[in-house]
Amino acid sequence: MKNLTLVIPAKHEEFSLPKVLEEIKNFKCKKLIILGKSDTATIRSIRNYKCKIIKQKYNGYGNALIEGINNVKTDYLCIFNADGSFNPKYLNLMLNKTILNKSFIFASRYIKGGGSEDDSLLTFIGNKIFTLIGKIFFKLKISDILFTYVMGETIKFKKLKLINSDFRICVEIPIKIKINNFKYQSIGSFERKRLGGIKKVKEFIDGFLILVELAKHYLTPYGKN
Ligand SMILES: Nc1nc2c(ncn2[C@@H]2O[C@H](COP(=O)(O)OP(=O)(O)OP(=O)(O)O)[C@@H](O)[C@H]2O)c(=O)[nH]1
Ligand SMILES: [Mg+2]
Repeated sequence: MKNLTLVIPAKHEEFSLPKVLEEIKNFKCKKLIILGKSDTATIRSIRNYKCKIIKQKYNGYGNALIEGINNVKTDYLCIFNADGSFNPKYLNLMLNKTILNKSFIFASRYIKGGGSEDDSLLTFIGNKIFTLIGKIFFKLKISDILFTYVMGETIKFKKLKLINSDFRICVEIPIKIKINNFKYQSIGSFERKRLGGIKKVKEFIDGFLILVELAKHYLTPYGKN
């Protein structure tokens, strides 16, 4: 695991992030936390844990991922939430598969071995619709487009040249993986409830933005974005 970095975006996660870092403290991977400059509560909450902190130049979940990915020095990275919803028990399997198959690994709540105790009816339906759009319009062989528990080779993540600073990045990642002809596969994964704090996704606004992002990629000539 020494060759793996967890890219952990965090926004006002002073309740959850210390517990997350406690859970993964014996994992030998690097932990890179990306948060806002003024998020002193979260910074203070993790002062006893060994991890690297990056203060974002700009705002947003997508921007945190982009700045995080740009700072990864290991060969492999995994996007990992700060709210406790991602179970780290899948990391070993994901890393083995990434290395063996040279492919991105998407954790999925909706295949064998997967599930969620965090989904609401709205997020469940929204995700199903966006995943279906991904399947039909982008030929994505994916079952859970919005989970964004994804591992892969760092060099390939960098080649995606991600640009979205908000939650649109959740669909930008699989679409650009497909455009670049990179290999990808899924494993079942159970999503836990967030440990505490409030969710940052605004279902209707972010859902609309994601729809616009999907339309943009569909209307842009294949391979140019
Ligand atoms: N640095 C940074 N992190 C963010 C931002 N927005 C969300 N995050 C983090 O990104 C991760 C995903 O955000 P969540 O609010 O949990 O989104 P979600 O998992 O889709 O929604 P829930 O199902 O409610 O948990 C969490 O670790 C957040 O703290 C942001 O603007 N900046
Ligand atoms: Mg969450």
